[in-house]
This record gives sequence, C-alpha cells and structure tokens, in this order.
Amino acid sequence: MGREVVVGAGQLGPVQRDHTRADVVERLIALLRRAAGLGVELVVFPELALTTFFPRWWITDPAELDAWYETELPGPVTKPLWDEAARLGVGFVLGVAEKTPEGRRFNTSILVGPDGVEVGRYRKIHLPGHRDHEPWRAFQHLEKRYFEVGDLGFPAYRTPFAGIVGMLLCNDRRWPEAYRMLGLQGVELVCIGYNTPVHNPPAPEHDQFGDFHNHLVMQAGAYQNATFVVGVAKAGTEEGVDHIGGSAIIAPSGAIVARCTTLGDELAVAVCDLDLCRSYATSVFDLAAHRQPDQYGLIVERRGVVPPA
Ligand code: CDT
Repeated sequence: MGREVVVGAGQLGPVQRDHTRADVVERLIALLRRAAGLGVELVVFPELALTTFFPRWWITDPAELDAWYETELPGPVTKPLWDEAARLGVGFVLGVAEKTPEGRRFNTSILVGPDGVEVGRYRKIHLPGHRDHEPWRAFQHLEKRYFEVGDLGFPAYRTPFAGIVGMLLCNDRRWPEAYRMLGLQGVELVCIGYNTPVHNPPAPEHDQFGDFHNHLVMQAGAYQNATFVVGVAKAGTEEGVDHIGGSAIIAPSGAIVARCTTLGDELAVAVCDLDLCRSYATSVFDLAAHRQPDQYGLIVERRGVVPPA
C-alpha cells in the first residue's frame, strides 16, 4: 500500500433556472454524505455547480446577471456545505461563479480541506465561446463576456490529505499546456469540473464525439503528466440543452478506474495510490531528463497558427 487517497467524482444532474442554491447545496450535501460513508476523503464537484449554466443566455440587465455570482464563499446559503464537509472530515472541490469585492468576475474552482478551510482556488484561464449576442445559435456560450481570464495562473497546492492537487475547469481540459503547467509542479491529482453541451453550434459535426473527446483529453493529460485526473460533469438536460456526463477518475496510466454511468446525481469512487504517479514521473515522463524547453519557444511566443511560407 502506497500513499492512498479515496477520491469521489460527485456528478450533478441538471440544475434548472428555478432551482435555488439551497436546493443544490442539499444535493451536494447528499453526495458528500454518501461519499463519507464510502470512506472518500476528497469529493470533486462540477464547474458552476450552484446554478444552471447561465452563460447560455444573453443577459443585459446588470442586476439579473449579478444574481448568478457568489460574492462570499462560503456565504449564508453555501455555508452548510462547508460545515457538513468539516463535520464529516471530507474535503471538496467546487466550481462557482465568483464576483470579487472589486467587481471582477471569474469562473472559479475552490479547494476546501477536510477541516472546512479553503486551501486555495483556481480561476479558469481558457474561456470558450464568444462575447457578443449570436442569435443564429440554438443557445449562447457567453463565458468570454461574463468572466475575465483567470489571474492566478495554474497553482498546485501541496495538501496533507490528497497529495499535490491542481484544478482546471471544463474547456481547460482540452489544452495540453494547462496540464503541463501543473505537471511541472509535480501535480498528483488534477480536479476538473465541466458543463459540456452535446451540441456545439459552430461545429455540429463534432457532436457525435463529445463523450470520446471528453475522455480522450483527460486520459492523455493524466498519462503525459504522470497524474491522477478527476473529471466531473454537470450532466443531463438543463433548460432544454443536453449535456454530456461521463464523469471519470483516471490513473496516471491513462486508464479510467471509475466512472459515472447516468446523467443524474451520482458518485464514482476510486482508491488512488499517489505513488503510482512516481512510476511515470521517474521514467517515460521524467520531465527534467527528457524535456527540451529550449526547442519549445513557439509555444509561448505564438498564440495561433502561422503556416510556413
Ligand atoms: N464550460 C465549458 O468550458 N464548456 C465547453 C463547451 C464547448 S466550447 C463552446 C467545453 O469545452 O466543454
């Protein structure tokens, strides 16, 4: 037995527009209790877990928009989740829409320890979608309008309860640079929440591959960075928009070791031996031995494709 941590993927089914945060907190607490009963030490919840995925709407009324953000974490409605986690001794990762005291808006993930105290946070860097109203779409994806690009980089946190933990959010999981930023800090557990519509309006020909691409990118990220990855969906049909499920816990081998099979509230659990990371990090992905950063200049110098002349 190595350094074992029992991890839970706390998938949520849909959260409709008229569901209150208190309703959702109740569902999260139910998953947390279930997890505690199974010996889970850290539960990962989805991106923007507390509400419906509001970036699907063009919202022009500032007060209406403001209502989707958290200004206090925990606040009066979410504190029962923090309290219950501390009572049970279970840590969690939760995705929220954050509005700072300065009025800045971020798509944020928070890591809370088994004592109910925040360990750290991550603010989403890769914001997908568009800034302006595009009425031709069946639904909008206005993350570029409603959030700023995260200002915290890709922090990894050394924890006494789950090794070295990093967080990503949804679209981040499709970008190898995001995992590598964590891999270079020796990450052992990458926690990712997501809301992924089945239909991608600009490229409907991709729709049939949604579940495949979800696992493809997370399994590659795990293997290439010698880390466990936990990817957790808000799944099912939310306000008429279908979302993929497929929440999964992935080992550093790239293999899925536990996964959800429904589109509703569901818990998948795996015992993750963090020492497994070392086997990959000291051999094929010994980054110090094998990387050639001198040759990777384009990755930071160039944003988009410039084909050769
Ligand atoms: N939430 C989020 O980042 N969703 C995107 C949807 C596709 S891009 C419009 C994703 O990458 O899953």
